[in-house]
Formats: sequence, structure tokens, C-alpha cells
Amino acid sequence: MSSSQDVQKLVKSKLRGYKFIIVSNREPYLHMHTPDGVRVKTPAGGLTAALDPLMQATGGTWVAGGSGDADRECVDKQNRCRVPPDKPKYVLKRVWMSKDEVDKFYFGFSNQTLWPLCHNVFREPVFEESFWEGYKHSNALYAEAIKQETRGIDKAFIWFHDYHLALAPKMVRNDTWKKQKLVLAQFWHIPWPTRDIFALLPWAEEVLEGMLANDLIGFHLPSYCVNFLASVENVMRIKADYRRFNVKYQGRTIQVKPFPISVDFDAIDKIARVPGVKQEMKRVRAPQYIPYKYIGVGVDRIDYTKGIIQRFRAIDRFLEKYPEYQNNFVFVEAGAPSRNRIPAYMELNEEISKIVGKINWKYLRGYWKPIIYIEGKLDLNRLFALYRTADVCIVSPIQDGMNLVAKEFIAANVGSTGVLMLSKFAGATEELKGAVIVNPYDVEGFADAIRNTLEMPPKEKRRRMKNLRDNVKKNNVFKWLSDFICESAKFIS
Ligand code: GDG
Repeated sequence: MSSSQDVQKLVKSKLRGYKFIIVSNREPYLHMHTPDGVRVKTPAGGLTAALDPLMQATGGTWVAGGSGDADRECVDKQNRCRVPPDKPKYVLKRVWMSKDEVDKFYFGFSNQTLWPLCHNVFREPVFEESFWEGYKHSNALYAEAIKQETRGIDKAFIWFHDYHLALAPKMVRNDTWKKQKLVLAQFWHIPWPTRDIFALLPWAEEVLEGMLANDLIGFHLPSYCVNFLASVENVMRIKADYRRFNVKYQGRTIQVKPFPISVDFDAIDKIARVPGVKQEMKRVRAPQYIPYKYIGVGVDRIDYTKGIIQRFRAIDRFLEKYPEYQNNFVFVEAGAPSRNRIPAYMELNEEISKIVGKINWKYLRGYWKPIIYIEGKLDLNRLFALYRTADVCIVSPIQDGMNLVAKEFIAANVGSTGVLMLSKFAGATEELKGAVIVNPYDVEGFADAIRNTLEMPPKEKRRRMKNLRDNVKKNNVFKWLSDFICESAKFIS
């Protein structure tokens, strides 16, 4: 199962007669005001790109939070519009939230309580009653939108995405009428913490009750599934079956299963070869840009889980310990800002500018400085040119559910000339044999690993990258989609 068309066929055969509904906080199309009038934008990111063709083929409904500044002007009375706008294939149903609602639901409970709670990052989660109330309220808005979309429909498959929507499945299940057959499934895109950490959450039981209304719950890794089952046992006092990875609750059996997410390998491989990328590659090595012998690259959404500070500390130590690389090595960090309203993210932005400034000043020699920090989202040609030109791509999260950047780098490294350096705390590390593995907290070991990687013989680099590319080509995003849908289809009668 390796292409979008294969998955489309699969959905059509497996989910026959079922209305297909996807629910996520982020929407696949945004309407935005521009000087040329209202224009449609698609958010960058692999997930919406992978699910959109599927929705186009199945023609269901996607329920998501409206976030474009012209979104409200472009929907009907039921808050629906048909997308893609130029060739409508499915319904986008928008859920509206006020600024205050977004503050509590998205910036509050989702990203200041659940996000740090689920990542082992020594950031104290914020346990704030008003965030929790806001989270419940917004989940109810999503549930209401789903209810409207399933009114009069006797069979639907509803796929919830992520930690923003833990409570909505129960709300939807409770609203089901007698003969209505709803199959509910959820994919949790971030780690699930150990049972003792999860038990810190004052609303642990309600969160689990919400999720256990699903028939299927997916995580990236088996260890997150085990942690989830252990949390259910611990908090709800019900026995889980660790052999079958399931738990019985209120007369239903809930399947919990790993589905490691991936990228559209073939699409990335193709884009990486377009003339625009090749042109940009020449520019990257041009004297006025990066004329140095070695290039390292880092690409992240700016987040304290991504280990950006730890990466810079290791680069500092590497240049200090191996001074022959001074004036020879440049590290380009592309950081896409995110969640900037949250104090921890504001502090991180400041910390990043300080450490970049400090390191660059420490080593500054003539024109050369070791770190080029590009704040903002890179356009695709530049991003792919960097992926193809880099000697090393450093992905060093201190905790990450999976990490798609690692897989994008592999798919884009068409010449097999680069090396992937990966933190032992990224979900992707379990699959990506062939990467150089580092502990981002071990400054000394990390610095040595950078040196060893740059010194690696080309043959060894190619061998490693070939293994990685074979793996990601085979285990691509369509495999993820089809595995999840096949498992969900087991609940369809
Ligand atoms: C969550 C989980 C899990 C980043 N900077 C630029 C840029 N990006 C794009 C990347 C990639 C995406 O953002 C980041 O995806 P990740 O998977 O690395 O991380 P999260 O956003 O934290 O995602 C994660 C994922 O969900 C999916 O389940 O893997 O563990 O935390 O696509 O390319 N894109 C561009 N310029 C940038 O500067 N164009």
C-alpha cells in the first residue's frame, strides 16, 4: 500500500456505506483576506496534505476550527463550505471559537497542560481550572458540529486527531441514537506519558473516559500504548490486556495500537529534484551565502521539546573541542515560530536569540559565523535545497512523538550524501536504523558525534542513507493511513 490511490480504494471498499468524518483542530483550507481579495491557503504540514486527497476521494466531511480571517464570510448557514474551492469534493465544517475560547482551549489546556504533561521535558504543566473548563467547552463545540453532520445518518466513521479533542468522542457517543452505528477512532500525535506522570492531571479520569468512547486509539509507538493502558489501569482501576493491546470498558473492547506516522516519500523525492531546488542549491553554496566546507541543518517548529538549545550547546562544544572546524562549518537553523502567546515559548525565543548571539560572537572571524538562524517558515525550494546540500541534519528533540523532519530529510536527500543525526528521544529513532543517535543532554558525546559524522567516509554515508531511504519509502504515510483504516474497519459490521 504505497500510494494515495491505493488508500482511496481501500477506504471506499472498507468503509462502504459509512459517512467519513475527520475531526481536527487545524483546518485543511483557510480563507484569508489579501490585497487581491479573499484567497484560499493550505497550511504547511504533512498531515493535512496526506488526508486531503483521501477526503477528496471519499467525499466526506472535515470538521475543524476556523482560523482564516475570511473564514466566516465563506461558509453557509451551517458553517460549511465545499473544498477544494476550485473543484469541490468534500465538506469543510468550521467550528468557531472566540479569542477567549481559543486562549483557554488551545493556548491553555491543550498546549500548557497536556503538551508538557505528555512530553518528559521538565516543564511544569499548568493545572488551571479555567483552562479545563475552556477545554470541555470547546470539545463540546466540536461534538455539536459532529452531531449536526451525523443527523439523520445511520452509519459514520469519525476519526479524531490529537490531544485537543480528548473529550469529544464521549460527547459524540452519548448523543448517538439507538440504531445509529458510529465507529469512533482517535490518533494521538504526541507521546503518552508514564502512568505516574499522567496521574498528576487533576482531570485524568475525565480525559480517559473521553478517549475510551473510541473503538480504536492509535499512538506512534508501542511504548506510548503501554503507558496509556497503564494509565487506564491506574486511574480507572480496570484491567488492561497487554497481550492483545486492548481494554474492556462499558461493554465495549477498545483497541489500542501503534501506527508510526510517516511522510509522502515519493512526493518529497520528486519535489527535491525540481529545477527551483537545484537553482537554490547553487545559491546555498555561493560565496555570499555559505561558502564553507561543511553545512549542518536544523528545521523545527520552535518548541522547547525540540532540543534546539541543547543542539546549540553541542555545536559550541564541538567548535571549542575541534577548533579546526572553525571557519569551516556552518549550521543553518530554520525555526518556524509557534504558540507565541504562551510565556514558555516567548522565553524560548529569547533564549534562542541569546545563545545564537553568544556563540556567534565567541567564534566570529571575519565574515564567518557558525550559526545562521532563519526565523520563520522557509519556502519549499529553500528547505529542500538545504536538505539536499547539508552534510548533516540534526534532529535533537528532548522528547518527540515521532518527528517528521527526520523523515522529510531522508526523502529529500536524493543524492544520499547527507547524514541524519537523531536524538534517542525522538519517536522516529525506533525505526530509523542508519541514523547517528545522540543524547541531546550529553554535550560531550553530542559534540564528538558531530565531528565523527562530518568525518564519515562517503561510502558509509551512502550506505546509511540508502537504508534509511528504503525504509521511509516502504513505510510511507499511505501505509500509516491504510493500517489505521484497516484496523478501524474491524469495527464496521
Ligand atoms: C506533532 C508531534 C509528530 C518546520 N519548520 C519549517 C517547516 N516545518 C515543518 C516540517 C514538518 C513540520 O513542520 C513539523 O513536524 P514534526 O513532526 O517534526 O513536529 P510537530 O509539529 O511537533 O508535530 C510530532 C507530528 O505531530 C505528526 O504526528 O511527528 O512528534 O509533535 O512537516 O517540515 N516547514 C517549512 N519551513 C520551516 O522552516 N516549510
